[in-house]
Amino acid sequence: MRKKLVAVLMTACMALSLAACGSSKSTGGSADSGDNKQITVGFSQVGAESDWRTANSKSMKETFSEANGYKLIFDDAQQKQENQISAIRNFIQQEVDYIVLAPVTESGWDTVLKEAKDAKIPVIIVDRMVKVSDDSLYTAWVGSNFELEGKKACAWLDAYLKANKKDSEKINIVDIQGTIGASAQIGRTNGLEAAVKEHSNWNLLAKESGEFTQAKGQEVMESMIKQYGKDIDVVYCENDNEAFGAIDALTTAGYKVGPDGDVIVMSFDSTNAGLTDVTNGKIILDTECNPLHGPRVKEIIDKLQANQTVDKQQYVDEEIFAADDTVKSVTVDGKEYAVTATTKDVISKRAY
Ligand code: GYE
Repeated sequence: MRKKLVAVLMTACMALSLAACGSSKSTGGSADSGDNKQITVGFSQVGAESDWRTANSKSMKETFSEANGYKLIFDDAQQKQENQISAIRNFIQQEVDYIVLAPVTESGWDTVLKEAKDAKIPVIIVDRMVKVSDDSLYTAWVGSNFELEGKKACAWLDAYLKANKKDSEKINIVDIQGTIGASAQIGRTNGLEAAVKEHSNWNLLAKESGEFTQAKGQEVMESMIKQYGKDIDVVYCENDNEAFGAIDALTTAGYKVGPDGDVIVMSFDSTNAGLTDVTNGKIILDTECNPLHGPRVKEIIDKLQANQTVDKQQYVDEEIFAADDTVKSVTVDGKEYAVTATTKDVISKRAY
């Protein structure tokens, strides 16, 4: 009886290994040692709302290419969480090897991530974070420290105002926020609000979401101009595309934007287009947020494939780009960060 069982098992194993040789499609989420096996990755992307996002999608598509041994199922959720949830359910149904999620907002993921866990598919979160009741619902996260970005930007503003002897003047700030509930919005808004509390002369006149888009950034700026007009000294935009829209609105309304003008505009991302506006002072400071996550996610997958442990959370190092060299460095939480005075040469060496 036992002999018979062993023989049956051996035949089954041979059949399985033959099937594995004949097919390039992976059969599960485990770190299988199969050599040339194609790995299927389902990626739920937020949308295409900004230049940052375009660079991020490109990085993922280039990394998870057929030539590199992957089958990428890319889903654009058009900034809607319900679309992301159905994309994840589709990935589960298709038995992908890995699910990669760039979540639009932090909350609301428990149920669907539990479904992925029950299906034994590892989930890697990229860019913004998720807030879940149980950390085992995802395997790893890689992205930016958004609150640190906000703090760096405000430390720069503090030093810049001091250098220009404006540190005792009243400074009126408006915040064009990102998508409400997204980590990038939460961190950058928190960074600003903490700095406003620390400066008795800083006044946060208004905050409103520009949804990380140029069109909405422009619309919000137009309404803020109507309400506060010449009182506005600083426009704190939570990404480059909002800054482009805000600059358009300000210029159209007759404001001079820049170091010698009526108003200064700060931004985040440091895309090529954003940094081009830094070289001409339209954006006075652009705090980097790096979108090139493809290789970082790949490194996590490579380790999981090799049964190695991965860091649960991994922050990316980022730079600070200013229109001039008034401020050479800023210190945040005891750590010093260099500030780069932006030139065309600086931009030409960058990839996005
Ligand atoms: O700053 C913005 C994009 O989550 C870091 O989303 C990302 C942000 C980025 O739309 O441009």
